[in-house]
Amino acid sequence: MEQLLDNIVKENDIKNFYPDQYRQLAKEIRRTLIRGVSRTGGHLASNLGTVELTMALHIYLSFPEDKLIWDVGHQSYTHKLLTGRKDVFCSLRSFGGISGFPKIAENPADTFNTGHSSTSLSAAMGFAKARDLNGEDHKVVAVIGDGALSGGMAFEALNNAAELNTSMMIVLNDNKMSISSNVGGMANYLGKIRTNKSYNRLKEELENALDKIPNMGKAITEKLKRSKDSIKRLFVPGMLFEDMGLTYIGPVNGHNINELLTAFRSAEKKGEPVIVHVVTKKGKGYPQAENQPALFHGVDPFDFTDDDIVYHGKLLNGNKPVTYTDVFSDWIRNKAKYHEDITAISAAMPEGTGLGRFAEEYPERFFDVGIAEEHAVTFAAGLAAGGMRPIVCLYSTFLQRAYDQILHDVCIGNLPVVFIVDRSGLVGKDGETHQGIYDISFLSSIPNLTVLSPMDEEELKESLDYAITLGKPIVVRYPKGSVYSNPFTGRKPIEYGKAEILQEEKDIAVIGVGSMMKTVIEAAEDLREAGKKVSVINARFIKPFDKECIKQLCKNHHTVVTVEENVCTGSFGQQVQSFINGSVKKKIHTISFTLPDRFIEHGKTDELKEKYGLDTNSIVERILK
Ligand SMILES: Cc1ncc(C[n+]2csc(CCOP(=O)(O)OP(=O)(O)O)c2C)c(N)n1
Repeated sequence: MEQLLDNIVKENDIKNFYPDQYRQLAKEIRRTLIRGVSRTGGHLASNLGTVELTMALHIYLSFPEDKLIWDVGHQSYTHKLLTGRKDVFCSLRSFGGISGFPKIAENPADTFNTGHSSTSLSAAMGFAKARDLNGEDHKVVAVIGDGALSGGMAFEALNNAAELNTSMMIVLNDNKMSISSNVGGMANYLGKIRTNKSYNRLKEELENALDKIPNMGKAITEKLKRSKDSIKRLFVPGMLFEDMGLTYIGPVNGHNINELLTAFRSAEKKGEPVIVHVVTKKGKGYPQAENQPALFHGVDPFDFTDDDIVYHGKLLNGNKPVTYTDVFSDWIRNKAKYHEDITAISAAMPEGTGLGRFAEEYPERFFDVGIAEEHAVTFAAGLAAGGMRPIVCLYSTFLQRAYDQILHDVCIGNLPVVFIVDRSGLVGKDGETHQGIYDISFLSSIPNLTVLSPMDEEELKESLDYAITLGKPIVVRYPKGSVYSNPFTGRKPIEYGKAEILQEEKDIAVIGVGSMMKTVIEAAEDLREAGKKVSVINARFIKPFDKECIKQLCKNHHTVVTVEENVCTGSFGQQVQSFINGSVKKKIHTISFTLPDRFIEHGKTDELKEKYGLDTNSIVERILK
């Protein structure tokens, strides 16, 4: 029971509370967040840090008329609790439950779907302009973190904000952290403003004093205006935003609701784009998360006891199985000892992509460029052209951002950049914005690019060795989660563009891609038990795929099956089908197991595979049919 929070059953109910109840409500929200996330897993530290900020926004705004756009959206849990979703909060990120990100379909107060970073300013500007053109007058607010502000799209939007000449508020939630510590010039700049506590008062006093200088003719006024600006520049560190045409207010204590409301109201009076710089503590109110905000950014379910004052949580990390990311992490540290030209690039996710220890051991060869996937790729192109062997490590879903950079900056020049594409395939609980199920389609279309999809731990190591010596652009893609160890002995070494036949029979040939090989091997066993003759092939290369092998298979197999965790359009299976249709005269039955042409929701990967027919039973049944 949460006495106050239980009274919030729909949006705007928070407006019925008295200010002296806010503290207790914030406490109840934090308790609900910790209890909930300890059971479902999710983004904890970011949400704990934005409790008062979200409350203040909900007191200030009216839903659904006003438009609130969360950047990334991983910090929107309190927003969900304040808009009537408390009773379903226990289903967060679960199959059939509520999403871990804002979803328009879930609630009218979720104004815009998000999940990827740095989109909020552009979207809010669109909302604001649409409002103006429609003659409406609601408020538009974007909430962006200091990490998300490092993304290129945010800079592009800032550059355009003043031009649009419209009223909107940008709340910059500055907690000094991206997932890890925030990096870059903007982060340093915000640090300078933060440490200058009296900035806002100083700015106002200075402006008032300068305004009192009497007007003495046009030329003198102009001169004075210029000197006012230079004097302001001398004393006031927050001029960057103002020079770009935005009014800057801050820094504001993001855990003080009254201070926040005062700032929002004075921003509104300006009638133009205003940036309200709010300082918060990531993990606020939960000592463990405050002390280790990166660890508690996104967590699996964990243990905790609630004694109403302090939370004694313990992450349930016990004996974690080895993941593909771990294998890569060890590999790069070993290789870097002997290859001085190896450099590694992360876009704000050094830990997630397994580069944490490399960064410690080789700080001069490690680059965290911020949430800037496009820049990461072209920076790598430059490093490669300059004689280094760059390894760019990104999650499949975020690599989508850098399509043109891969094509235009790396592949046209055939530069030796290695792309490590982690979380390729279904990722589960983060849902549709994060599923890595498009990379085969979008990478297969790029000339000069080689795409390798290893099936297990050993093959991953071999693929990485292969990639670093290829001397051309190459992708090594692997899934989230624990490694697989294949049951076959006498595996063949990697040869350019060659698949690997693991078991050769006749009639039905099943070709698996990377993460699906375990399922393929199990399905083949079941098919044999059902009396079928089955060959098992590990595709290994998606691009170029092994056309010769497929031609040979077609000679003594009547059915060719492909299995992968990718959408159907542009899939490996579609490419194989089209090759067979165009080059094999004999009538071959082809079956392609892929994900359908729709966005795949959140849920455990096993649940999703079952729903979309990618589990062993569904595969066997469909082949038998
Ligand atoms: C394009 C893109 N790249 C990477 C990520 C992964 N990611 C999610 S949250 C986050 C850090 C965001 O930091 P900030 O905006 O400061 O929010 P905070 O969690 O600190 O509140 C990152 C890198 C993403 N969501 N989108």
